[in-house]
Amino acid sequence: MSRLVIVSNRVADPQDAAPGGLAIALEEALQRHGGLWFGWGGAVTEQSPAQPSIRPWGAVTVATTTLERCDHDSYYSGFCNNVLWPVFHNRLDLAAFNPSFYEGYQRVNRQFAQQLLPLLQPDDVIWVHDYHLMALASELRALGCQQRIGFFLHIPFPPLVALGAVPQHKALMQALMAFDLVGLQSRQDLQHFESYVLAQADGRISHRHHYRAHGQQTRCEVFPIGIDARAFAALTDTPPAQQVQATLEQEYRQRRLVVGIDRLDYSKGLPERIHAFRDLLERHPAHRRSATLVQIGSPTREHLLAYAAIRRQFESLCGAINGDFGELDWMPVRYMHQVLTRAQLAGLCRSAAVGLVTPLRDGMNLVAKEFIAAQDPADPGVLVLSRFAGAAEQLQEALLVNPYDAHSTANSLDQALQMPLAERIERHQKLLARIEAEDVHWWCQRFLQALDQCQPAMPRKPRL
Ligand code: GDG
Repeated sequence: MSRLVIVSNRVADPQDAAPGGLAIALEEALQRHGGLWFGWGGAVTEQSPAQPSIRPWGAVTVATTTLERCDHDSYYSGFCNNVLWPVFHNRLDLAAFNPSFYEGYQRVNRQFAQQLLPLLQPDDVIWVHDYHLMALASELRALGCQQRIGFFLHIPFPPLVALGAVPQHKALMQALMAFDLVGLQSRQDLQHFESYVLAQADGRISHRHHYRAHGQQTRCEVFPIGIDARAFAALTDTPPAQQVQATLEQEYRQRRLVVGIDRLDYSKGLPERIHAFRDLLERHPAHRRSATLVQIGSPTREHLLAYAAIRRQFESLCGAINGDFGELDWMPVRYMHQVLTRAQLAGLCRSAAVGLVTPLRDGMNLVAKEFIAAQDPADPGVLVLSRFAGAAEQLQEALLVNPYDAHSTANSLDQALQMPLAERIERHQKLLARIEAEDVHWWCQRFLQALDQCQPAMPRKPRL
């Protein structure tokens, strides 16, 4: 079996007590194949990057590099978080198209390629993650790398009109075509990719899943990411999860909890969520003193202006709704700007009558799947899910909403809060069956099998 090499912008810290689902999935795939995980270790230096530091992590080797301050600013804060993230989430208004950002992006993709190449073995399979490293295959190929290289985009692939606004979109897409396999989250992402390649890159579909453009051919397919549903469900039985459930039960007694768990990112639709909750309380007064929105807004990218702005806006809306509707013994919104452990999150999901997941744009949204996994199958809560999350393609039995439409989202919330047990069970059974079947292991295996079927870039020695 080939060795697996994972490359991502950040390498998850093995000491992290609360790693995300992706880190867990990748760790498992790596431990199973034996492998190497390469990425930025988090250090920013004033000098040129040092040689990667290499350390063992079980059966895995972790190799981390540093970023020079100017590259951190132009590549990470600049092109990644001020161009690609907003544009790919349909927020052209928040993008800053500074030419030096792209130069930094190219430099860091080249740095990753130069530092990774000497660590590679001939039969390695390389799996690159996310928008930070769209140019990595092209840089590796330029250095003579012949191994198979796959890429998975965790965020949405934007429509042509948005991607076309990035001044360097042609170079970016040309670089992307150097991967042997490009994986996307949803069918809609694939449609966007296809229309870009056919229209902008003057390309064609050479045969099923294979796209030819810029003189290169790549395979592109949909691989919706999953969670480890059983492991997340098992967390609800742990002491920290049960402690959360006991606290909430005591605190809220007969009240119904609506839960939201998000990084405090402008793509997650948090202000719109408060508008919808306000609309619910205004037009369906039966939920006053009864429904409470418990919202975790975990800190993220706080050094960027757009994130400080969304935090201010969201917190002001929370203050206003609590001021307008709150009573001595009840507040409509309980908001926490904190990171909880995964076990605590599982307990929170289990206690809730409704999971409210309303991003304006999202590649997949793992919280939607975690909410389903954590429910009691005999008395499950209801998922209210944005149509604009990739997860909506798989989770059709959720109540699907347009998060921009506060009125109809509030109506769906009302429906969720009143849904009869039999209907809740029926919907939950179907949703749970899907997230268990299409879990994170299924995702990993499907991607790696497809990558294995790709023709190597150039002639190379046969694999054992
Ligand atoms: C990107 C794409 C895609 C949240 N708060 C806490 C916490 N979380 C965990 C959640 C979940 C994860 O973080 C967030 O995953 P999402 O999918 O919601 O979103 P992104 O971070 O934007 O991830 C997204 C994903 O990649 C995977 O491909 O689904 O569309 O944007 O697991 O539970 N975890 C802990 N404490 C918190 O306070 N421990």
